[in-house]
Amino acid sequence: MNYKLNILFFGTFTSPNFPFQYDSNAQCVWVISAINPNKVSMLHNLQSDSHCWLCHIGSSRGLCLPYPFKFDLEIGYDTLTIGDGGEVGDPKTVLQVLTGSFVPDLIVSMNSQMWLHLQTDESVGSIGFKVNYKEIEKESCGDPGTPLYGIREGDGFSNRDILRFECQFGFELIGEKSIVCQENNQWSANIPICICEYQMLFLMQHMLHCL
Ligand SMILES: [Ca+2]
Repeated sequence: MNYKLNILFFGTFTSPNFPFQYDSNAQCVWVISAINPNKVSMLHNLQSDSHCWLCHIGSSRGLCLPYPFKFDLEIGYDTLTIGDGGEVGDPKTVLQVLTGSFVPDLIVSMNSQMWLHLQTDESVGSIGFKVNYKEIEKESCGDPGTPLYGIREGDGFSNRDILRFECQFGFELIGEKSIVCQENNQWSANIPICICEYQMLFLMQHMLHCL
């Protein structure tokens, strides 16, 4: 087993060979420990560019494409299991089992330690992932950010705090309008995304011509 231990209050690590294809039959383990035992570990920017949408304004058809994901595992076959504490593989401590390319904005432990286990099968790989981590205050879900072209109401990230979102004019909100920091230190959903509303832009231009 490939075993790595990170003891830092912030840092970055990647799956083997990132951004090239990871190996088949890989078993990799990371344990992250907050230096301050009164703090907890947070993973963030698992897919840092996924909220940046390329908007081709002026094309005949409205087209929005996400930038390439920074997280991709062969869906259903290769997994990254994330657990709370330092007991690697303990099923009672599992926080998330990630596969494919849809992942939470943030994953926060309840304790000062967090473990990660990458497991891949015998065939078909992908780019894997790049993960940032840092330590944050206890009973917090961490700052999930603000959607590009969006507006956020609320600036508390502690348990039971609520964040509300809306999009700038001309953009449509896709996802949840509000999220809550749950007692398990995880946000109830990812922050929404704001995509260009071409019909609205077209209508606006048309109205200007009519004035
Ligand atoms: Ca595979």
